[in-house]
Order: sequence, then structure tokens, then C-alpha cells
Amino acid sequence: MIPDEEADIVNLATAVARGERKAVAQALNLLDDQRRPAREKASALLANLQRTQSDNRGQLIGITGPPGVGKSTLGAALIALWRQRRLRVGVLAVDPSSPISGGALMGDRLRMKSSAEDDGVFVRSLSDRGQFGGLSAEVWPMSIVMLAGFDIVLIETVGVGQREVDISRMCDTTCYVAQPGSGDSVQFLKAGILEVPHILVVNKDDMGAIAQRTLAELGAALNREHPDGHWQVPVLSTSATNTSGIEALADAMALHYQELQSRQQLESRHRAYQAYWIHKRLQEEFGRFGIEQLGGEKTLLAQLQAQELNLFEQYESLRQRLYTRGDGSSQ
Ligand SMILES: Nc1nc2c(ncn2[C@@H]2O[C@H](COP(=O)(O)OP(=O)(O)O)[C@@H](O)[C@H]2O)c(=O)[nH]1
Ligand SMILES: [Mg+2]
Repeated sequence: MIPDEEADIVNLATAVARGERKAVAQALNLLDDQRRPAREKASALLANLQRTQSDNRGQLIGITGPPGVGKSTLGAALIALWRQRRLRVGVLAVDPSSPISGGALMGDRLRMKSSAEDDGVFVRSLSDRGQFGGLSAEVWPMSIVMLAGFDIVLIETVGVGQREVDISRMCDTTCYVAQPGSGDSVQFLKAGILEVPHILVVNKDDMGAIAQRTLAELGAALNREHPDGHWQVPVLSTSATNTSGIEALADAMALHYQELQSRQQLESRHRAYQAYWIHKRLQEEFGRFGIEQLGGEKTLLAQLQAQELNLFEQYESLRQRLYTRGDGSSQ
């Protein structure tokens, strides 16, 4: 890059870190641009943000669960509460059927300006491109940008099974939302198909007894100690439409973040998300064979987590290694 462009990137990073909407939008568009000069700029931007914003990180929250369970409605209710608490929120909406949208945030009931006017909320919809376990491949790079500019970054994904695993490997706090009367969640948790979330929510509490029963079943099915350690998984009940239980949910999320902070786990977790992201991209591009060429998944992840290089640099240098071996493109 020429010096002028470097200065532009520094300015852009500074404006993103201040949460300026135009800058955030511009940065996200840059990440979407696959042309080579844009890739270089995006790489420089991410490197700058990761270098300068490491102490100033927002909380990355994943909200997941089956379609129709109320994730988007719950997200909107949480956002309204977070805004009352003066927290600035970025949203990466991956669910194409019912994304957390500006529309969901409007209405006098919530006594807030629409997200289009509210400077403290920024919503970006992402396509679910089928790959990446239901998470769009842009999710992690975009999270880096959003985390620099907002106190909370919320990601909504749909699905049951593998997708929860993916989101839990790229979020600080994972919240699984279950449907009253559906035994699936209980079964999946018991069978180990569902990665244990940090917070479990039974939504639609307004449905009454059936919601209470599911709450009890989930509470009983779950070993409350999270596999990460040092965290008891709360099983909460909410009604997103009646906005009940939202404060307790937001408090549990904040508590989990404090826990991660006090144990100084954010930095290492973020390195792990990044390693995982690079590994997934390489696997998509070069297949299992490519990963084996790089020493196998375990070795690769360990190496990536130990490195100081920035996201795209790490990714590109590994791609180059596979291409120059001449055996990467065969998959
Ligand atoms: N009764 C009831 N309905 C809800 C609640 N939360 C969401 N819904 C409804 O469930 C449907 C699906 O909600 P949505 O947020 O789009 O679910 P998502 O697919 O998980 O994002 C909508 O019709 C909502 O109005 C709730 O707490 N109680
Ligand atoms: Mg939705």
C-alpha cells in the first residue's frame, strides 16, 4: 500500500473504534470486497484494530436455537434494554428468515428511536451461504470490526446440532434458546449433540405450564458446570413478546463476560476463534487433505494460536504454502 492508503486505513480504524456508523459500514464493505487491493486494505485494517483495540473489546454474544423459537424477538428486547443501560450494540444477523432488524426494534412500546436513527445500534445482515456450518465466512472478520466499535456484538444463527458448535467456538458467550414443549433440546443436550451453551433460555414463558415443564426438564438434563470450567450454566425463562425475564438474561450475559475478563480469558479465546476461522476456511478451500499437509487440525490450531500475525496474513501465508506445494488445488 502507498503511504496515503495507510493513513486512510489508520483513520478508518480510529473512526470505527469511535463507533461511527459510516466508518463501520465502510469497513464491513471493505471486508466483503474480494479484489486484491481491497484484501490488502482489509488485512491492514484488521491488523490495526487487533493491535490497538485489544483492551477495548466488546462482548461477542451468540444467540442460537431452532427456527421460530423467538431468537430475533429476544434479540430486539435485549437491544432495547442494553440501550437503556447506555451500551452500544452491533448486530450480525445471519438468520435470513427472521433477522433481528431495524423494524423489530421500533415501536413506542420500547420507547426508543428506531435503529436507523439510534446511533447506538448497528445492524448488518449476512447471508447464510450454507457453508461454514451455517455461519457466514465473514462472521469472524466482521466481528473484529464490530467489537472495536460497540460494547456488545450480537450474532443470531439458526439451526440445531453442528451450527451451535460453530457459534460456540467463535463467541464469548453463547445463549441457546429452547422452545416450550419441544423435547429436542433436552435430547440433544443429553446426547452431546448440542454444545453446552453458557446460558440456556426457555422462551415463550407466556405459554404457561408447558414452558415451566420444559424449564424443569432442561434444568434437570443439564450438568450445570460448563465444560469451560468456572461457570454454572443458568437456565432462565423469558417471554420476548412480554419482555419478561430480559433483565435477568442480560445480567447473566454480563456476569459471564465479567467472569471471562477476570480470568483474563478474552485474549486467548479470541486467538482460538481466529485459529478456528482460518482452519475452517482452509478446510473449505483445500479439504481435509490440505489440513493434513499443514500437520493436521490439532497442530495447525496450536500453531495458529501461538502466532502474532494478523488474520489475513496468517491465512494467506498458509494458502501460499499449500499452493506452492502444488498439492493444494487437487481437492
Ligand atoms: N407467545 C410468544 N411468542 C413469541 C415469543 N417470542 C417470539 N414469539 C413469536 O414467535 C415467532 C418467531 O419469532 P422470531 O423471533 O422470528 O423467532 P426466530 O426464528 O427464533 O428468530 C414470532 O411470531 C414471534 O412473535 C414469546 O416470548 N412468546
Ligand atoms: Mg430470527
